[in-house]
Amino acid sequence: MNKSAKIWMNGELIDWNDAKIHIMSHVVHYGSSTFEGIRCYETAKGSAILFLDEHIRRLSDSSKIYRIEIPYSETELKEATIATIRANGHKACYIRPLVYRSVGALGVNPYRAAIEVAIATWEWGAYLGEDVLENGVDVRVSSWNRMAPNTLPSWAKAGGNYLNSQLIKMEALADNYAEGIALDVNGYVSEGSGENIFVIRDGVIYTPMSGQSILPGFTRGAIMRIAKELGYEVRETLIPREALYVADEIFLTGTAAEITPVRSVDKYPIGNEKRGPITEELQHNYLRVVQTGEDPYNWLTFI
Ligand code: PPE
Repeated sequence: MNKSAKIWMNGELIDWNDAKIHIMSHVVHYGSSTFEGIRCYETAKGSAILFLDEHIRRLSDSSKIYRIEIPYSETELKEATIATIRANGHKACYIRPLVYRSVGALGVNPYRAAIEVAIATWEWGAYLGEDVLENGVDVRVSSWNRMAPNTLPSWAKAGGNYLNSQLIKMEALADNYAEGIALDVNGYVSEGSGENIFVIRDGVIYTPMSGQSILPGFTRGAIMRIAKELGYEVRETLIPREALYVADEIFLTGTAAEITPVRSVDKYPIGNEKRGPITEELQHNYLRVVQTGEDPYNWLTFI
């Protein structure tokens, strides 16, 4: 990865190489962290963070679910994020705020471990490979399901959830797919290891419901809003596996993945096996905001 100069850790900007934790930290043993993935874009009007307020709020929500009290206010975390980007001199970057249970005492009981916060920023390119925003990716349906409801809460972006994501991702990579699409425990389409999914047929846009073991992504929300404004019908609904195979277009959304077209699922060709026209229109309208800095929706925080 591209190292940056500084990482914000517990209120101070320190050197990247000094941002360390102890091996006996609770998080190392039990996955007890919450985090975010945010992007800062170099727009035509200057550098701007996309959905900063929303991401910091989700970090608070994820932490609340795990009874973690963050020792900083949301305002302080936003200021710290901007300070970190400035200290690293990025024009564009990926931002990773992380809240974790550190040292105190071990054992599952998390309450005796201190809560710490770090914010790292670094320059990160295409998430699912080069050229994929145009050419699309090949994916498989995972043999792993997403977490069942009332097991690991999918609305919390918590470190431990990404063990499930890793199983999905490693299985996909082992068979040379870029990504795996997981079903929920009832067998309906849920999401990718790090992306939400959209399926288009006959001009109607479908996406799984927020109760289907997904992380309700901000990119998902942005795409639903853009699609409705363009006059498309958008349905949050149950999507059976076979709907993927007969779709006209499919795409994945996420902060890292942006809007990535899918050209095949389980080797079934999707559409013409390249980016479909509606996918391209939605992608164009989304990327226009972060490229031009024209922000009718108030999504950007200029720094
Ligand atoms: N589902 C999952 C499981 C997920 O991790 C993400 C983001 C999304 C949906 C999309 O959410 P949003 O970014 O708000 O649109 N995944 C982040 C982490 C990726 C990683 O490899 O780490 C991301 O895209 O930044």
